[in-house]
Amino acid sequence: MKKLSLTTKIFLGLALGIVVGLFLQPVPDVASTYIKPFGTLFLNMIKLIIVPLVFSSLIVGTCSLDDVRKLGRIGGKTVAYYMFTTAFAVTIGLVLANLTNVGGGFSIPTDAKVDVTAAPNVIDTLINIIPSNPLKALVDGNMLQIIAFAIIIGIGIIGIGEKGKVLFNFFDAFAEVTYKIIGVIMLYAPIGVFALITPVVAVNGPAVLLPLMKLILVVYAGCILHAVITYSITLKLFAKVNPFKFFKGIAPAMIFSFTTASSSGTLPITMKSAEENLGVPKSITSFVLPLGATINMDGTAIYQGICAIFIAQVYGLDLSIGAQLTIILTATLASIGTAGVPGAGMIMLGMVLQSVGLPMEGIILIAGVDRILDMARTCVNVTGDASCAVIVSATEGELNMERYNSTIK
Ligand code: DAS
Repeated sequence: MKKLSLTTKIFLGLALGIVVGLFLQPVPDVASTYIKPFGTLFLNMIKLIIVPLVFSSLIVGTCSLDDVRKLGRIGGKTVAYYMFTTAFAVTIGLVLANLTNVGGGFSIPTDAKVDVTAAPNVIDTLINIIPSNPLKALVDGNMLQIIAFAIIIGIGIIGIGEKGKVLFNFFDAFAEVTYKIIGVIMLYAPIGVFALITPVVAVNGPAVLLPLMKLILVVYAGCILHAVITYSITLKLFAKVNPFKFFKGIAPAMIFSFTTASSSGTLPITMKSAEENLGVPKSITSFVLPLGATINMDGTAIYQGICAIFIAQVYGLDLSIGAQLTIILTATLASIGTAGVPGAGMIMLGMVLQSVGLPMEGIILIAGVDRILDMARTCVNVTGDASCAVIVSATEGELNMERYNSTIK
Protein backbone atom coordinates (compact mmCIF):
# COMPACT_ATOMS: atom_id res chain seq x y z
CA MET A 1 0.00 0.00 0.00
CA LYS A 2 3.03 2.31 0.75
CA LYS A 3 3.97 2.37 -2.99
CA LEU A 4 0.41 3.25 -4.03
CA SER A 5 0.22 5.88 -1.24
CA LEU A 6 3.23 7.70 -2.73
CA THR A 7 1.56 7.69 -6.16
CA THR A 8 -1.73 8.75 -4.64
CA LYS A 9 -0.09 11.55 -2.67
CA ILE A 10 1.74 12.77 -5.80
CA PHE A 11 -1.50 12.66 -7.76
CA LEU A 12 -3.27 14.59 -5.01
CA GLY A 13 -0.47 17.16 -5.05
CA LEU A 14 -0.95 17.50 -8.80
CA ALA A 15 -4.75 17.82 -8.55
CA LEU A 16 -4.61 20.32 -5.68
CA GLY A 17 -1.97 22.34 -7.55
CA ILE A 18 -4.17 22.58 -10.64
CA VAL A 19 -7.14 23.78 -8.57
CA VAL A 20 -5.08 26.33 -6.63
CA GLY A 21 -3.41 27.43 -9.88
CA LEU A 22 -6.80 28.12 -11.46
CA PHE A 23 -7.81 30.22 -8.41
CA LEU A 24 -4.53 32.15 -8.59
CA GLN A 25 -4.84 33.00 -12.28
CA PRO A 26 -5.88 36.59 -11.49
CA VAL A 27 -2.75 36.94 -9.32
CA PRO A 28 -0.12 34.70 -11.00
CA ASP A 29 2.70 36.53 -9.24
CA VAL A 30 1.46 35.18 -5.91
CA ALA A 31 1.98 31.65 -7.23
CA SER A 32 5.36 32.48 -8.76
CA THR A 33 6.63 34.35 -5.68
CA TYR A 34 5.32 32.32 -2.77
CA ILE A 35 4.70 28.79 -4.13
CA LYS A 36 7.18 28.24 -6.99
CA PRO A 37 10.28 28.36 -4.69
CA PHE A 38 9.10 25.18 -2.95
CA GLY A 39 9.02 23.53 -6.40
CA THR A 40 12.46 24.87 -7.29
CA LEU A 41 13.74 23.46 -3.99
CA PHE A 42 12.40 20.05 -5.03
CA LEU A 43 14.03 20.24 -8.49
CA ASN A 44 17.33 21.30 -6.88
CA MET A 45 17.21 18.30 -4.54
CA ILE A 46 16.67 16.09 -7.62
CA LYS A 47 19.53 17.74 -9.54
CA LEU A 48 21.77 17.26 -6.48
CA ILE A 49 21.41 13.50 -6.60
CA ILE A 50 21.19 12.81 -10.34
CA VAL A 51 24.92 12.72 -11.16
CA PRO A 52 25.86 10.46 -8.22
CA LEU A 53 22.83 8.26 -8.97
CA VAL A 54 23.48 7.83 -12.69
CA PHE A 55 27.25 7.41 -12.26
CA SER A 56 27.09 4.79 -9.47
CA SER A 57 24.05 2.89 -10.76
CA LEU A 58 25.48 2.64 -14.27
CA ILE A 59 28.79 1.28 -12.97
CA VAL A 60 26.88 -1.26 -10.88
CA GLY A 61 24.55 -1.99 -13.80
CA THR A 62 27.46 -2.54 -16.18
CA CYS A 63 29.28 -4.80 -13.71
CA SER A 64 26.13 -6.81 -12.90
CA LEU A 65 25.89 -7.76 -16.56
CA ASP A 66 28.90 -9.80 -15.38
CA ASP A 67 30.49 -10.25 -18.73
CA VAL A 68 31.31 -7.92 -21.58
CA ARG A 69 29.56 -10.14 -24.13
CA LYS A 70 26.27 -9.80 -22.23
CA LEU A 71 26.93 -6.06 -21.85
CA GLY A 72 27.44 -5.83 -25.61
CA ARG A 73 24.25 -7.76 -26.31
CA ILE A 74 22.12 -5.72 -23.88
CA GLY A 75 23.79 -2.45 -24.87
CA GLY A 76 23.17 -3.24 -28.53
CA LYS A 77 19.49 -4.09 -27.98
CA THR A 78 19.01 -0.98 -25.82
CA VAL A 79 20.60 1.51 -28.22
CA ALA A 80 18.92 -0.05 -31.29
CA TYR A 81 15.48 0.11 -29.61
CA TYR A 82 16.04 3.68 -28.47
CA MET A 83 17.16 4.90 -31.89
CA PHE A 84 14.37 3.05 -33.76
CA THR A 85 11.56 4.30 -31.53
CA THR A 86 12.93 7.87 -31.57
CA ALA A 87 13.16 7.96 -35.38
CA PHE A 88 9.63 6.51 -35.57
CA ALA A 89 8.45 9.15 -33.07
CA VAL A 90 9.78 12.02 -35.19
CA THR A 91 8.03 10.54 -38.22
CA ILE A 92 4.73 10.40 -36.32
CA GLY A 93 5.26 14.04 -35.38
CA LEU A 94 5.95 15.12 -38.96
CA VAL A 95 2.99 13.17 -40.43
CA LEU A 96 0.58 14.54 -37.79
CA ALA A 97 1.85 18.11 -38.23
CA ASN A 98 1.42 17.94 -42.02
CA LEU A 99 -1.99 16.27 -41.81
CA THR A 100 -3.37 18.83 -39.33
CA ASN A 101 -1.71 21.84 -40.97
CA VAL A 102 -0.58 22.66 -37.43
CA GLY A 103 0.77 26.13 -38.29
CA GLY A 104 -2.37 27.22 -40.12
CA GLY A 105 -3.95 30.50 -39.03
CA PHE A 106 -0.61 32.23 -38.52
CA SER A 107 1.47 33.99 -41.17
CA ILE A 108 4.59 35.90 -40.23
CA PRO A 109 6.88 37.28 -42.99
CA THR A 110 10.52 36.18 -42.94
CA ASP A 111 13.51 36.38 -45.27
CA ALA A 112 14.77 32.99 -44.04
CA LYS A 113 15.37 30.46 -46.81
CA VAL A 114 14.81 26.76 -46.18
CA ASP A 115 18.10 25.09 -46.97
CA VAL A 116 19.34 21.74 -45.72
CA THR A 117 22.50 23.16 -44.21
CA ALA A 118 24.06 21.98 -41.00
CA ALA A 119 22.81 18.42 -40.90
CA PRO A 120 24.45 17.14 -37.69
CA ASN A 121 27.61 15.13 -38.05
CA VAL A 122 26.90 11.68 -36.63
CA ILE A 123 30.61 10.99 -36.14
CA ASP A 124 31.14 14.19 -34.10
CA THR A 125 28.15 13.37 -31.91
CA LEU A 126 29.56 9.90 -31.19
CA ILE A 127 33.17 11.09 -30.67
CA ASN A 128 32.04 13.80 -28.22
CA ILE A 129 30.51 11.10 -26.03
CA ILE A 130 33.97 10.00 -24.82
CA PRO A 131 35.12 12.60 -22.26
CA SER A 132 38.72 13.81 -22.55
CA ASN A 133 38.40 15.00 -18.94
CA PRO A 134 36.03 12.70 -16.97
CA LEU A 135 36.18 14.80 -13.80
CA LYS A 136 35.11 17.88 -15.80
CA ALA A 137 32.25 15.80 -17.24
CA LEU A 138 31.15 14.96 -13.68
CA VAL A 139 31.48 18.57 -12.50
CA ASP A 140 29.67 19.93 -15.58
CA GLY A 141 26.95 17.26 -15.32
CA ASN A 142 27.58 16.25 -18.96
CA MET A 143 25.29 13.21 -18.75
CA LEU A 144 26.36 11.56 -22.01
CA GLN A 145 30.04 11.72 -21.04
CA ILE A 146 29.25 10.59 -17.47
CA ILE A 147 27.41 7.58 -18.90
CA ALA A 148 30.34 6.74 -21.18
CA PHE A 149 32.81 7.11 -18.29
CA ALA A 150 30.66 4.92 -15.99
CA ILE A 151 30.34 2.16 -18.60
CA ILE A 152 34.09 2.24 -19.26
CA ILE A 153 34.80 1.99 -15.50
CA GLY A 154 32.31 -0.88 -15.27
CA ILE A 155 33.99 -2.74 -18.11
CA GLY A 156 37.34 -2.17 -16.39
CA ILE A 157 36.04 -3.62 -13.13
CA ILE A 158 34.71 -6.69 -14.98
CA GLY A 159 38.08 -6.97 -16.69
CA ILE A 160 40.17 -7.26 -13.51
CA GLY A 161 37.98 -10.03 -12.07
CA GLU A 162 38.26 -10.70 -8.30
CA LYS A 163 40.46 -7.66 -7.70
CA GLY A 164 37.61 -5.44 -8.89
CA LYS A 165 35.27 -6.72 -6.16
CA VAL A 166 36.25 -3.99 -3.70
CA LEU A 167 35.47 -1.27 -6.27
CA PHE A 168 32.20 -2.95 -7.23
CA ASN A 169 31.21 -3.11 -3.55
CA PHE A 170 32.11 0.56 -3.10
CA PHE A 171 29.97 1.74 -6.04
CA ASP A 172 27.20 -0.71 -5.09
CA ALA A 173 27.08 0.79 -1.58
CA PHE A 174 27.32 4.29 -3.07
CA ALA A 175 24.35 3.55 -5.35
CA GLU A 176 22.37 2.29 -2.34
CA VAL A 177 23.15 5.55 -0.55
CA THR A 178 21.79 7.54 -3.50
CA TYR A 179 18.62 5.37 -3.54
CA LYS A 180 18.22 6.04 0.21
CA ILE A 181 18.64 9.80 -0.27
CA ILE A 182 16.09 9.69 -3.09
CA GLY A 183 13.66 7.88 -0.77
CA VAL A 184 13.89 10.85 1.58
CA ILE A 185 13.54 13.36 -1.27
CA MET A 186 10.41 11.53 -2.45
CA LEU A 187 8.74 12.19 0.93
CA TYR A 188 8.73 15.82 -0.15
CA ALA A 189 7.50 14.94 -3.67
CA PRO A 190 3.77 15.66 -3.14
CA ILE A 191 4.63 19.17 -1.89
CA GLY A 192 7.22 19.62 -4.64
CA VAL A 193 4.76 18.52 -7.32
CA PHE A 194 2.09 20.85 -5.93
CA ALA A 195 4.53 23.78 -5.92
CA LEU A 196 5.67 23.00 -9.48
CA ILE A 197 2.25 22.71 -11.10
CA THR A 198 0.50 25.62 -9.33
CA PRO A 199 2.50 28.46 -10.96
CA VAL A 200 2.37 26.66 -14.32
CA VAL A 201 -1.46 26.70 -14.22
CA ALA A 202 -1.66 30.18 -12.70
CA VAL A 203 0.66 31.68 -15.33
CA ASN A 204 -0.39 29.56 -18.33
CA GLY A 205 -4.11 29.91 -17.81
CA PRO A 206 -6.46 29.17 -20.76
CA ALA A 207 -5.97 32.77 -22.01
CA VAL A 208 -2.29 32.11 -22.71
CA LEU A 209 -2.86 28.65 -24.12
CA LEU A 210 -5.72 29.47 -26.58
CA PRO A 211 -3.67 30.94 -29.49
CA LEU A 212 -1.40 27.88 -29.52
CA MET A 213 -4.09 25.40 -28.55
CA LYS A 214 -3.85 23.63 -31.93
CA LEU A 215 -0.09 23.12 -31.48
CA ILE A 216 -0.63 21.83 -27.94
CA LEU A 217 -3.38 19.44 -29.08
CA VAL A 218 -1.27 18.07 -31.96
CA VAL A 219 1.77 17.51 -29.69
CA TYR A 220 -0.40 15.78 -27.06
CA ALA A 221 -2.10 13.69 -29.76
CA GLY A 222 1.30 12.65 -31.14
CA CYS A 223 2.53 11.73 -27.66
CA ILE A 224 -0.56 9.71 -26.81
CA LEU A 225 -0.56 7.94 -30.20
CA HIS A 226 3.12 7.03 -29.91
CA ALA A 227 2.86 5.85 -26.30
CA VAL A 228 -0.29 3.79 -26.78
CA ILE A 229 0.36 2.38 -30.27
CA THR A 230 4.13 2.09 -30.63
CA TYR A 231 4.89 0.75 -27.15
CA SER A 232 1.88 -1.58 -27.17
CA ILE A 233 3.15 -3.06 -30.44
CA THR A 234 6.79 -3.34 -29.33
CA LEU A 235 5.82 -4.87 -25.96
CA LYS A 236 3.51 -7.39 -27.62
CA LEU A 237 5.93 -8.15 -30.46
CA PHE A 238 9.27 -8.35 -28.66
CA ALA A 239 8.37 -9.05 -25.01
CA LYS A 240 5.12 -10.94 -25.64
CA VAL A 241 3.53 -9.27 -22.60
CA ASN A 242 0.19 -7.55 -21.96
CA PRO A 243 0.67 -3.81 -22.65
CA PHE A 244 -2.16 -2.78 -20.29
CA LYS A 245 -0.26 -4.21 -17.34
CA PHE A 246 2.78 -2.24 -18.47
CA PHE A 247 0.95 1.10 -18.39
CA LYS A 248 -0.59 0.24 -15.01
CA GLY A 249 2.79 -0.69 -13.58
CA ILE A 250 4.63 2.35 -14.92
CA ALA A 251 1.84 4.81 -13.98
CA PRO A 252 3.70 6.29 -10.98
CA ALA A 253 6.62 7.27 -13.22
CA MET A 254 4.26 8.61 -15.91
CA ILE A 255 2.46 10.87 -13.41
CA PHE A 256 5.70 12.03 -11.83
CA SER A 257 7.46 12.77 -15.13
CA PHE A 258 4.38 14.62 -16.43
CA THR A 259 4.42 16.85 -13.38
CA THR A 260 8.14 17.48 -13.02
CA ALA A 261 8.95 17.53 -16.78
CA SER A 262 12.23 15.87 -15.82
CA SER A 263 13.26 12.38 -16.98
CA SER A 264 16.34 12.46 -14.76
CA GLY A 265 14.28 13.58 -11.81
CA THR A 266 11.86 10.73 -12.42
CA LEU A 267 14.64 8.16 -12.80
CA PRO A 268 14.40 6.83 -9.23
CA ILE A 269 10.64 6.30 -9.60
CA THR A 270 11.07 4.79 -13.06
CA MET A 271 13.61 2.32 -11.64
CA LYS A 272 11.42 1.53 -8.62
CA SER A 273 8.27 1.06 -10.74
CA ALA A 274 10.09 -1.11 -13.31
CA GLU A 275 11.59 -3.32 -10.59
CA GLU A 276 8.68 -3.58 -8.15
CA ASN A 277 5.68 -3.36 -10.49
CA LEU A 278 7.02 -4.84 -13.74
CA GLY A 279 9.54 -7.42 -12.51
CA VAL A 280 12.58 -5.99 -14.32
CA PRO A 281 15.84 -7.03 -12.57
CA LYS A 282 18.02 -4.28 -11.05
CA SER A 283 20.94 -5.34 -13.26
CA ILE A 284 18.90 -4.22 -16.28
CA THR A 285 17.09 -1.20 -14.79
CA SER A 286 20.38 0.25 -13.55
CA PHE A 287 21.83 0.04 -17.06
CA VAL A 288 18.90 0.67 -19.42
CA LEU A 289 17.07 3.42 -17.48
CA PRO A 290 19.89 5.86 -16.66
CA LEU A 291 20.99 5.50 -20.29
CA GLY A 292 17.43 6.10 -21.51
CA ALA A 293 16.87 9.13 -19.26
CA THR A 294 19.64 10.80 -21.22
CA ILE A 295 19.74 9.40 -24.75
CA ASN A 296 16.16 8.27 -25.33
CA MET A 297 13.57 11.02 -25.77
CA ASP A 298 10.74 9.92 -28.05
CA GLY A 299 8.39 12.60 -26.71
CA THR A 300 10.96 15.29 -27.36
CA ALA A 301 11.48 13.99 -30.90
CA ILE A 302 7.72 14.13 -31.58
CA TYR A 303 7.64 17.69 -30.24
CA GLN A 304 10.60 18.73 -32.38
CA GLY A 305 9.09 17.24 -35.56
CA ILE A 306 5.76 18.99 -34.98
CA CYS A 307 7.31 22.32 -33.98
CA ALA A 308 9.57 22.36 -37.04
CA ILE A 309 6.53 22.04 -39.33
CA PHE A 310 4.60 24.56 -37.17
CA ILE A 311 7.37 27.15 -37.52
CA ALA A 312 7.81 26.48 -41.25
CA GLN A 313 4.07 26.94 -41.84
CA VAL A 314 3.84 30.04 -39.64
CA TYR A 315 6.57 31.67 -41.70
CA GLY A 316 5.10 30.37 -44.97
CA LEU A 317 8.15 28.21 -45.76
CA ASP A 318 7.75 24.86 -47.56
CA LEU A 319 9.75 21.93 -46.23
CA SER A 320 10.80 19.44 -48.91
CA ILE A 321 10.84 15.71 -48.17
CA GLY A 322 14.63 15.97 -48.04
CA ALA A 323 14.41 18.69 -45.40
CA GLN A 324 11.93 16.60 -43.41
CA LEU A 325 14.26 13.60 -43.57
CA THR A 326 17.03 15.85 -42.23
CA ILE A 327 14.69 16.79 -39.39
CA ILE A 328 14.25 13.08 -38.57
CA LEU A 329 18.04 12.58 -38.42
CA THR A 330 18.66 15.81 -36.49
CA ALA A 331 15.86 15.30 -33.96
CA THR A 332 16.99 11.69 -33.36
CA LEU A 333 20.57 12.82 -32.75
CA ALA A 334 19.45 15.91 -30.82
CA SER A 335 17.50 13.68 -28.44
CA ILE A 336 20.74 11.79 -27.65
CA GLY A 337 22.34 14.95 -26.38
CA THR A 338 19.27 16.41 -24.66
CA ALA A 339 19.55 16.37 -20.88
CA GLY A 340 16.60 14.94 -18.98
CA VAL A 341 15.70 18.22 -17.31
CA PRO A 342 12.83 20.71 -17.82
CA GLY A 343 13.03 22.74 -21.01
CA ALA A 344 15.99 20.87 -22.54
CA GLY A 345 14.02 19.91 -25.62
CA MET A 346 13.28 23.51 -26.53
CA ILE A 347 16.98 24.32 -26.45
CA MET A 348 17.70 21.38 -28.79
CA LEU A 349 14.83 22.49 -31.06
CA GLY A 350 17.16 25.31 -32.12
CA MET A 351 19.58 22.71 -33.52
CA VAL A 352 16.77 21.05 -35.49
CA LEU A 353 15.56 24.36 -36.95
CA GLN A 354 19.11 25.36 -37.87
CA SER A 355 19.67 22.05 -39.72
CA VAL A 356 17.02 23.00 -42.28
CA GLY A 357 17.44 26.78 -42.24
CA LEU A 358 14.20 27.59 -40.40
CA PRO A 359 14.13 30.88 -38.44
CA MET A 360 15.28 30.34 -34.86
CA GLU A 361 13.01 33.16 -33.65
CA GLY A 362 10.15 30.71 -34.22
CA ILE A 363 11.10 29.26 -30.82
CA ILE A 364 9.86 32.46 -29.18
CA LEU A 365 6.33 31.68 -30.42
CA ILE A 366 6.46 28.35 -28.57
CA ALA A 367 8.35 29.39 -25.41
CA GLY A 368 5.21 30.62 -23.62
CA VAL A 369 3.58 27.18 -23.68
CA ASP A 370 6.72 25.07 -23.70
CA ARG A 371 6.22 23.83 -20.14
CA ILE A 372 2.78 22.46 -21.08
CA LEU A 373 4.39 20.67 -24.03
CA ASP A 374 7.36 19.56 -21.90
CA MET A 375 5.12 17.71 -19.47
CA ALA A 376 3.65 15.49 -22.21
CA ARG A 377 6.93 14.86 -24.01
CA THR A 378 8.78 13.98 -20.80
CA CYS A 379 6.02 11.52 -19.86
CA VAL A 380 6.55 9.77 -23.21
CA ASN A 381 10.34 9.88 -22.80
CA VAL A 382 10.11 8.01 -19.50
CA THR A 383 7.48 5.55 -20.76
CA GLY A 384 9.73 4.71 -23.71
CA ASP A 385 12.69 4.06 -21.41
CA ALA A 386 10.60 1.70 -19.27
CA SER A 387 9.24 -0.17 -22.32
CA CYS A 388 12.86 -0.80 -23.36
CA ALA A 389 13.75 -2.16 -19.90
CA VAL A 390 10.81 -4.59 -20.07
CA ILE A 391 11.66 -5.72 -23.61
CA VAL A 392 15.38 -6.18 -22.92
CA SER A 393 14.57 -8.17 -19.75
CA ALA A 394 12.03 -10.34 -21.54
CA THR A 395 14.37 -11.09 -24.47
CA GLU A 396 17.10 -11.98 -21.94
CA GLY A 397 14.66 -14.31 -20.15
CA GLU A 398 15.07 -12.25 -16.99
CA LEU A 399 11.63 -10.62 -16.69
CA ASN A 400 9.84 -11.75 -13.53
CA MET A 401 6.51 -12.63 -15.21
CA GLU A 402 4.81 -13.37 -11.91
CA ARG A 403 5.60 -9.84 -10.69
CA TYR A 404 4.71 -8.34 -14.08
CA ASN A 405 1.33 -10.05 -14.25
CA SER A 406 0.50 -9.22 -10.66
CA THR A 407 0.53 -5.48 -11.47
CA ILE A 408 -3.22 -5.29 -11.87
CA LYS A 409 -4.46 -6.04 -8.38
N1 DAS B 1 12.11 17.74 -20.04
C1 DAS B 1 12.98 16.82 -20.79
C2 DAS B 1 13.07 15.50 -20.04
O1 DAS B 1 13.23 15.53 -18.84
C3 DAS B 1 12.53 16.62 -22.18
C4 DAS B 1 12.48 17.89 -23.00
O2 DAS B 1 12.70 19.00 -22.48
O3 DAS B 1 12.22 17.73 -24.20
O4 DAS B 1 13.01 14.43 -20.69
